[in-house]
Parts: sequence; C-alpha cells; structure tokens
Amino acid sequence: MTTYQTGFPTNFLWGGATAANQVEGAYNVGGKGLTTADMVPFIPKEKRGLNFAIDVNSDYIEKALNEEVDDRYPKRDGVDFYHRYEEDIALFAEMGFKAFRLSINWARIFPNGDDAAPSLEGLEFYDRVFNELEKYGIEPIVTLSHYETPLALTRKYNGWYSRELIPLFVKYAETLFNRYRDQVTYWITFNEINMMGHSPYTGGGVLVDKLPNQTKEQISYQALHHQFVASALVTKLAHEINPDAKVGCMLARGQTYPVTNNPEDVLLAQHYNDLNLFHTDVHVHGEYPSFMNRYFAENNIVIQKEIGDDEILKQYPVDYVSLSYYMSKSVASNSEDYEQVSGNLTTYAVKNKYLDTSDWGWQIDPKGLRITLRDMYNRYRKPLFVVENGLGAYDKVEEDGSIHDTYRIDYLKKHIEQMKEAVKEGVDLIGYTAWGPIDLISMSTSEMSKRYGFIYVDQDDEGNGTLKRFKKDSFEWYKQVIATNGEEL
Ligand code: BGP
Repeated sequence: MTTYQTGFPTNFLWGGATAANQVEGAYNVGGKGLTTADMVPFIPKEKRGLNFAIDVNSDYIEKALNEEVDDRYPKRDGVDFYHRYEEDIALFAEMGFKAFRLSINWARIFPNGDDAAPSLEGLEFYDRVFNELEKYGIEPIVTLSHYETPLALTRKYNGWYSRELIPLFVKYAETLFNRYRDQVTYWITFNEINMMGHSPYTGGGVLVDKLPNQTKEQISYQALHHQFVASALVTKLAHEINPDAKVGCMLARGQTYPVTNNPEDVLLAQHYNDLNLFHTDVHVHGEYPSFMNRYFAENNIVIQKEIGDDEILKQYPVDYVSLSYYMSKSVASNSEDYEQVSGNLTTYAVKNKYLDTSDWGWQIDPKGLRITLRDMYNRYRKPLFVVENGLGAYDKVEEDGSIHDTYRIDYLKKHIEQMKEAVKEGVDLIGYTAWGPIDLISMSTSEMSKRYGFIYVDQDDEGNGTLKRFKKDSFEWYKQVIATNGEEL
C-alpha cells in the first residue's frame, strides 16, 4: 500500500517569531546605534488610514533626530525584551517552544554599520539570549536583517541602494557566524525581502526622495539586487564556517487569486504571483527568471550588475525557503467593477466575498496557506518553513486579568489545520513560528493595540503601562498544540 506522511514530522519546529526592533527597546543602551526603525513615529489611525503609517523620507529623519520634537517612536522602546528576555523566554519554554525566531539588530553589533570592530556589549546581549534559549533546548532561528538598517548607513550611503552595503553586511554576518557557530544552525538573511518593492525605506533603509531622477521601482530593484548578492555571499560564508548551517531566504507570500475565470483575470493573478515569487526564484534557482527580464525591459528598469554577480547568485542558493503568510488577495483586470479592500498594496486588488477580514482589512484565508505551500513546494522542492503567521487583533483584558482571545485561537487553528493537509500532500514543512508570541509593536502601524501574542503586554499605543506580562487563553491552547505535535487543535 502506498504510504504518506499523516501528520507533522516528529522534529517539527513549533514556536514563535519576533524582530529586534519590535520587541527589544533599549534603543540607545549598550552602545547600540540608531536604526531606520527608530525613526518611525506613531501616527494615530485617524491621520494615516488602516495600515502603513508613512513611507519615511529625509524630512522625517531630520525631524526624528531633533530631540525637541515631541513625537513618539514606539520601536525605540518595544516591549523591553532587552531587559525582560529571561521572563519572556521562560514563558516560551512553558508553552513548549521548540524554536524561537528572533532577529539580531545590526546596529547593536556595528553601531554605524561600518565600524572597524564589533561592539562587545552588543554581542554579549545576544550571548545571554542564546544561552537562555539553550537552557530550555529552544532552537534559535536568527534573521540577520529584519527592517533594522543602521541609520548611519542610510545617511551615508542611502542604504541598500548602494553596493557598499554588501561587504559591510558580509562582515556583520561573519562576526555572528563565527561567534554563534555552536549555538545557531538556522539563519535567515533578509526578512520579507520583497518589502523593498513596497517600502524601500523599511526593506532597505533607502530614501527614495534622495534620488529624484529615478522611479521608485528602478531604485528598489537595484537595491534588491544588492541584497540578493549579499544573501548569496553570506550563504557561502555560513557553510564555510559551519558546514551544518542552514541558510534560508524569507518572502512575504500572499497568494493572489483571479476574481473570475476570465483569462484576463487569471493572467493578472499569475503576473502578481510571479512578481512575488521571483524573489524566491532568485534565491533558489540562482538566477533572475526570464519573465522578469521582459518585465524589466518593458518598464525601463535597468539593473546595474558587476561582473561575477550572476555566478555568485548561481553558486550559493539557499538551503530552505521561509515565508510569512497572513492573507491572500484577489485581482480583477476591471478592478473598478469590484469593491476594493483596504490594506492591499496592489491597485487591482479587490474584495474576496468568500473571506472574512481582520480589523486591519487583511483577508483571512487558511486554505490560501495550503495552496501557497503546495505551489511553493512544487516550484522549489526545498524544505519550507512558515516563520510568520497570526492575527493582529484588539484584545480586552477582563477585570480578573484574563484575556479570552477565541478569535486568535480560531485563526491559528484553521491555518495549522491547512498546514497539516499540505504536509499530508507531501510538502516538506520543517516548522511553524507564530508571529508575535508576545505582544509587540506593529511593523506597519507602530501600534501596540494591534496584538498577536499568546502573552499580553500591558502597554498602550501612547507607551503607557506597566509592561507586565499576562497569559491569554491562547497560551494554554498553543501549549497543547505543541505537546500533541499539532494533533489536538
Ligand atoms: C510582517 C513583518 C513583521 C510583522 C508582521 C505583522 O510583514 O515581517 O515584522 O510585524 O508582518 O505586521 P504588522 O505588525 O504590521 O501587523
């Protein structure tokens, strides 16, 4: 009889994922330099709409550097993981985490990004974190760059638009690979590398306003090329330093559906899926796919490459492919005939009447995760890792301190169910780290009230609160999921 994988593999990496700039705080402690994330102010919803607060330009930075200005910059304070990591990791361990995804803040290690030597104080903070994880047998999954470009590199070189960042990033990675060779096996080079196309500042510390003669697309594809080359070079290096190291790329994957079976809609959906998946195509296949070459030519995008870049991309592909997955989107070639969705970055995106929507306009689609995993596995035949997924929601604290987040349990349960189906269908899935296991500052809106956690943090959008941690109902639920390896959901 033919056999198949009937559930999650026994060594499946269950856990949670965070980013330094959204949890650590202590932005000017321990010799850390400023980063691009430290410059993003909190803007109330009435003034910004549901999602992305702003695309930062040079004026914002000058304003943020002027200490007289009375704005709040929530990513400077995070949720104080810097001082509370022991308590937080103990709670992760209590849930039975097998893995914890975190990012290292480049500016804690090289405060200006191009310093001659790394900061010992910065390294010692991560030594303590890794030792703590080791104490509980939790596998660290480490992102080298998660929206935390040292600000000095933005000001001096205009971030990843400049090739100068490649050797600086390689040096930063080399420092970490050597120091944590025995403690870290799983690395991720760039978080959601496709963010560059939406917000070059967030994805690569690039100020578009400094390059008035170029289109945003031209700028972002050039910066992206530099990240691709850097990613390949550090993949090579990681394997040289530790042959057992596993290096992954990371994509914000949103499955795109055609709104109807009109071939025009189907082609448009394929186009958007390809524009998204081309990033992982480059990481896995080591070359730009031919459909992108046509796209570049037709859109007057010229990527400056150096001799040897193509060979570097070809020779050092990634070991695994990681992704974040929150929602799907639907596109219509005649988009004006359909209701638009907020929170989508594509002009053609329209509402999918079969799906519910989160309070931030994100269309909730568990089956879309299964579709995505099957598609990506068919395309790449590399291990896949869901390193972000979750529901940003408003939570209510009851008088006795309990938080009944049934909506979050429901969201996660349905996504895990579909992941399991994908595993049964043969997808080689190695782990799942839910986004924001502890409440943290929102990436897109810098809100605190957009919560993802199993652990509640007492802090509001204005930064008021005790920072005390409380378990939500989802805490015990996720503990059970992990204990039964996803059998009891
Ligand atoms: C991803 C980012 C995370 C993150 C998450 C949720 O795009 O990698 O950093 O925060 O999305 O987004 P948000 O915080 O905007 O709700």
